[in-house]
Formats: sequence, C-alpha cells, structure tokens
Amino acid sequence: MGFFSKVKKLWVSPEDRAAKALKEYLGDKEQPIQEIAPKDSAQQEAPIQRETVELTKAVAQKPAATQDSKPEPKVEATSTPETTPVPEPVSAPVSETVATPKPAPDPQPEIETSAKLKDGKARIIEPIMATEAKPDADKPQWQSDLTKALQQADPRLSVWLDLILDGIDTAGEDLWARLTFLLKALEAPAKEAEDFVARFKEWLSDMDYEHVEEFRSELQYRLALALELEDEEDERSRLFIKLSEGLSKTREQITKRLDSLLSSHSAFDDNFWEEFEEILIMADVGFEATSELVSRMKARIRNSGETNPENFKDLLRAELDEVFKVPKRIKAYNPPEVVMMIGVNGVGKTTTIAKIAHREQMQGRKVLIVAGDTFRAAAIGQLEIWAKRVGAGFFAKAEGSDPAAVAYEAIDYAVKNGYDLMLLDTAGRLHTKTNLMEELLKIRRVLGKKHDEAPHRCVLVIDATTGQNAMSQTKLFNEAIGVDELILTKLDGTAKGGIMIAVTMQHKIPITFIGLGEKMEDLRPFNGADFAKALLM
Ligand SMILES: Nc1nc2c(ncn2[C@@H]2O[C@H](COP(=O)(O)OP(=O)(O)OP(=O)(O)O)[C@@H](O)[C@H]2O)c(=O)[nH]1
Ligand SMILES: [Mg+2]
Repeated sequence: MGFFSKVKKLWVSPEDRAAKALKEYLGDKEQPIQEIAPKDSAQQEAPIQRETVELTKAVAQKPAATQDSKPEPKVEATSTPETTPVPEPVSAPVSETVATPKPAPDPQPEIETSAKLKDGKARIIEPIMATEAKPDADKPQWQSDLTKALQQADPRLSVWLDLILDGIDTAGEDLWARLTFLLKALEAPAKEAEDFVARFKEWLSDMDYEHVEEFRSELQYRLALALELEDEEDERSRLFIKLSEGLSKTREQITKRLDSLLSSHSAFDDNFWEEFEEILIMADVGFEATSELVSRMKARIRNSGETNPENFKDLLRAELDEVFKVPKRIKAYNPPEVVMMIGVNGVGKTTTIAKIAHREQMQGRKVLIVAGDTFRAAAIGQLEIWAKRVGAGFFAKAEGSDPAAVAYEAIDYAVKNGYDLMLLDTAGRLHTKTNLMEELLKIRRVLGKKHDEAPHRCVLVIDATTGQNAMSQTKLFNEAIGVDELILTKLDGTAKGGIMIAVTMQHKIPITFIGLGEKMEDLRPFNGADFAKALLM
C-alpha cells in the first residue's frame, strides 16, 4: 500500500474535495462526518483541522512500512556478504530547511510532520491545500512560491513533478529539499518521506545518475507507486506511450499489412480471410491461435452485420480486448505470499524479480528475495546486488546447495522476519544431470508442505523475442509444474509481439506483466485493452 493512499486526496483537490476525502476516510471508520465544515466558514474550520489530526495520526500509526522495521536480512551459510539495505538519513540541511519549521510570527497553525504526531499529542494540522500561501518571513521564498504553484496546478503527478524540478538541472540538496517539501505537503509520514528520498538518493548513486533527464522518469514512476497514482490517467498515458513505442516493430509487421489488406478489399471474401490469416502467422500469432482468432472474427463480423472491411480494425481491437480479459483472482493467503519465478535461462527471471521487488517495496510491502538458483555463484551474487539496489531482504545459501532446501529455510526466515512477499528465483538450466522440471517440482512440493498453499503464484517468465519458442516453453512448464501467470519480457524492440496473442489464446494463462526494457520502471502491469489499442493504432 502506498504511503498516502488516503491523504493524497487532500492534495489533488481543492478544499471541498479535501473535505470529501476526509469524509470518505472517516466514513470507513464509521465516524460522524457531519462535522466537516463547509468551506468559507472561518468559524467552522476547526472540525476539519481536528479530523485532519485524526487522519494524519491514523497514517502515522500505520505499521511502519519497509525499511524502518526491517531486520537486517541475513545470508545464512554462504560466502556472499550480507545485504544490508540501510538508507542514509536525509542530510541535515534538508531536515533543517523543511522538516523542522521555525516558529513563525504569524499565528497561523504550523504544518506539523506526521512523525511528530507519533508521540500521540494532538496538534493542529493544516492541509496545505486549505492554507493560503501567505508570505512568511521565516519561510524561504521558494517554499512559498512552490506552495502557491502547487495549489494552482492541475492535480496531476507530471505537473507536480514539473514544478518540483523547475530550475533544477542536477541532483543535489535543492532537489532533496523540494522533494521532501512535496512529500511533506502531502502529509507523508516523515519517516516514510525520508526513506523515499534516501532510497532515491541511493539509487542515483548506484546508477551514477546526476542530471534530471537521466532520472526524471524513474522519479515519476516511484512517486506514482508510492502515491498509488499508477492507475490514474496521467501515468497510464505515459505507460501507453511506452507500450506503443515498445510495440512499434510488431505494429509495423501487423498494421502496415493490415492497412493494405483493408484498402484493397471491399468485402469479407475468402481472399480477405486468407490474407488476414497470413498476416497473423507472419506476426508470430501461430497456427492454432490464428485459426481461432479468424473464426472468432468471422463470428463477430456476422453478428455485427458489418459488410465493409473499413471498420475491421475496431472490431479486431474489441476481439483482442476479449482475448486478454481474465477474471480477477481472489487473493487470500497467510503472509508471506510466496511467488516462484520459473523459465529457461536468459529470459529475464532475475531482473524481473528485481523489478517486482522494486514495485512492491515502493508500495509498502516488505519483500524477501530468495536465491533458488544455486548452481552458479554468479547468479547468487547478481541477485544479491539487485536485492541491495532495491532495498529488499535477501536469503541465500552456499553455491551448490539443494534449491528445495533453500526454499524451505527461506520460508522460515520470511515468517520469522515478517516479510509480506517472498520472491524465489530459480535456475533456468542445470549444470548437473538432474532434470530441471523435477528440480522445480521438488521446490514446489517443499514450499507447499512448509507454507499453506505456497507457492501462491508460479510465474513463468518468457522472452518475447523467441517467438514461437515461447509457446513450447509455456506448454512444457505448464504441464510439468503448473503455471499461474505469465510475464513476457523484452517486448521492446521485437517484431514478435504477436506471441502475446498466441500464448493467451492457446494456454489461457493470464499475462500479468510485460517487460519493455531493462530499467526498473520498464516492467509494467499488462493491460489487454491498451495492448490492442497500441497494436492497431
Ligand atoms: N531489453 C530488455 N532486456 C531485458 C528485459 N528483461 C530482462 N532483460 C535482460 O535480459 C538479460 C537476462 O536477464 P536475467 O534476468 O539475467 O535472465 P535470467 O532468466 O535470470 O537468466 P538465467 O539466470 O541465466 O536463467 C539481462 O541482460 C536483462 O537486462 C526486457 O524487458 N527488455
Ligand atoms: Mg537468473
């Protein structure tokens, strides 16, 4: 859960919507809501403030997410060094400028940090949206300017970020101060805001990034996750652009040919369907899925009464949307949720684990990464580096250990240390005579014995660039191990994106994420409707 899932509403809205957000929140808690003051009433301002105190207290009392309560992940019986993702505290100048407001001559209520509220004393909190940006002798000019600009801005993350980054070219104290200011204005618990900034700093230093253009996108992604804004239009359109860029080669393969088919036919005759079939096969949709898709399209066209291929693309888009629709699964399990990542070598299992861990950590879950690929020391080392980078816990045993034993012990470790999610990496190829499938089945069995219904998700990672090969891999793994979800990586830059259609139609396994590049933000939840739209633009 992002750290301001409730309070963010205060920010995105003017006073009346802030009051509505409070009302909703307090409604959840079955508290009277009629006390919320109508706007423009100075006398009635107090109830808003009182309730805001409660709201912020509730946020502050939320079990501290991720890092602060996390014990150091211990690497047992391994030669690899311990992973200790301890973020550096926000440096003094930042907290001095931002986190500790100096006494103001103005009797206006101070903006308190939520961290201070953890001591249980009620204080008056003023949501920044409801506060007039009064000139304040003690407040640096940039803070007043920024407050005003944010108040007047369109409530969209990209717009806020533009304002935060206005005049900033490189990472440094100015950026930390402005970022902390934004988080504080959103009433993020101070510790979580601090962690956010500290982790981002750490990431910049790991990546050796300095200039805004190098990290803006990652910063926006992190904020979107933390603020739970990923589903909002702004972020969705950013993802759509990325998806559409990633699919450009596949689109070229399909759309160009489709356009010429549509312009050269004035009826849905046999010749039309034959050519359509050919286009799909060339785009790696595969024989079986192609013939199913063609019959489904024929039926759709019959039912629609459409006789002219002019509107064919719209109908195809609607059909693809249907193809990718999957019923929502009800998730119910005792933590930790155990996810087993499988797939042949080189498809992207390890990097995908890192990307998922990154997402989940940003959303407030405590993640343990487990090195179940014990056959190469390099694999353990690579995973450990990733765990450190994304701030997740790490569990491994010595190279050559039995992967099932690693999985078994990792569950104990995860339970003991209160992890929410355990991501188990596995080998893609064995360097012993043992059969990979038997090995994976053994891990699966051991997990199930150790923890109720584990693995809760068995995720097969496939490399989209392998085209039809992905089909046989899916069949093999599904029959041998059982696959709950698919993640398709390396969709960026391949013309073989049609494999998404093939694999979904034939195996009826939902695709949950797609990989559109090597960066953390390049793993995104899969949305069938967006895929169909991006493919048939
Ligand atoms: N372009 C692109 N590269 C990716 C993507 N996902 C992973 N990769 C790259 O693919 C390569 C292999 O990734 P790994 O995560 O090591 O693959 P693996 O499945 O763990 O490999 P083994 O451990 O050898 O079985 C790395 O260079 C990744 O950066 C993606 O979505 N797009
Ligand atoms: Mg690997």
